Amino acid sequence: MKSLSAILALASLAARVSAHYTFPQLIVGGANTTAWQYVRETNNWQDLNPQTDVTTTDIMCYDSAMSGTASTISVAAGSTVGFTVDGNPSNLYHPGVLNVYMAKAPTGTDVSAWDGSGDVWFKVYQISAVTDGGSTITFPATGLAEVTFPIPAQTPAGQYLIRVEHIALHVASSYGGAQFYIACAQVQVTGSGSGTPGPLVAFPGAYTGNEPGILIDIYYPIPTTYIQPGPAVWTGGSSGSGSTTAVSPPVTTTAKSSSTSAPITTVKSTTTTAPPTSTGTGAAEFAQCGGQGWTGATTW
Ligand SMILES: [Cu+2]
Repeated sequence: MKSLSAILALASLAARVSAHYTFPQLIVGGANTTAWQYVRETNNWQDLNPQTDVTTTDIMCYDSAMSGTASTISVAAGSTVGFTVDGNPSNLYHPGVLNVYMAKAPTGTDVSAWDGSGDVWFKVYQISAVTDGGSTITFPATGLAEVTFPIPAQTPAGQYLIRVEHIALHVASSYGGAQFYIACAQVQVTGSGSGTPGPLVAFPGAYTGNEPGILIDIYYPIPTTYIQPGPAVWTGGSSGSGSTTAVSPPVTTTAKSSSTSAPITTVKSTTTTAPPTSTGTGAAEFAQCGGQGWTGATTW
C-alpha cells in the first residue's frame, strides 16, 4: 500500500517534471511551425529541465541525446522570426535574461550536418534586466510565451543556426545555479546582406559561469546594475572589407548596440514592485523553483 508521503513525493516529481520549459516551435512569417520541425529536438523535450553546465557541448544546442538535426526553413534577412515557449505554464516564468545568437554554417556544409563548433556565434538580440541603482531589479523577458526578434538585414545569405537562450537566475547565487534553457533552429537566410557579423564567440567558451550576470544573487542585496552575459548585439554593421573568412571581425565596427529593439538596462522602471505573491502551494514569484537538491515548491 502506498503511503501518503510516497504519493506526495510522486506528485512533487510530476510537478518538477513539468516545471520548466523548452522552445519547440520556430515562428516564421508570423506563424508557428511544427514543434521540433525546424528546431533541433533538445535533450529536455520531455523533462523540460535546464542545462546548468556552461562547459559542456550541450550548452550550445542541448541536443546531444537527440542527434540534433531538423529541417531547414528559408527566412529573409530583415524579417522577424521567433520561438514559442512550451512548459507548464508555457511562458518564461523564471526571472532571467534572454539572448539570441546566430552562427553561419561553413560554405559547402549543410547546416543540418553542422555541429556549430568554433568561434562562430554572434548575438542578434537580447532582453536584459532592468535596474535602478538598487531599489528594484526586473526581468522584462519573464512571462513571455514567445520570443520574436529580427534577423539583422545585413546578415549575409547562407545557412545558419539560430540559438535562443533564457538564463534563469532565481537560484544563481552559487556557481552552477543559473539555469540555461536553450534551443537551436536551422534556417536558410536569403537576401543580399553584406555585413560582417560579430563579435564571434564559441559554445562552450562564451561563458565561464562566473560572469556577474550569471553568478548573481538577484534578491539581496538587490543588484544596483546588471551586466548582460555574452558579447554585444550585432545590429548589422558592414565592414566592407570583402573578407571571405570572417573568423575574427574587428570589434570596432560592431560595438554599436544601442539601436537594438531589445529592452536594455537603461530603462527606468516607473512602477513600484508588488510584493511576491503565492498561489496555492507553489512558490512565490521569483522564488526558487526546482534545482538540484531542491525539495520545496516547483510550481508557481
Ligand atoms: Cu523551473
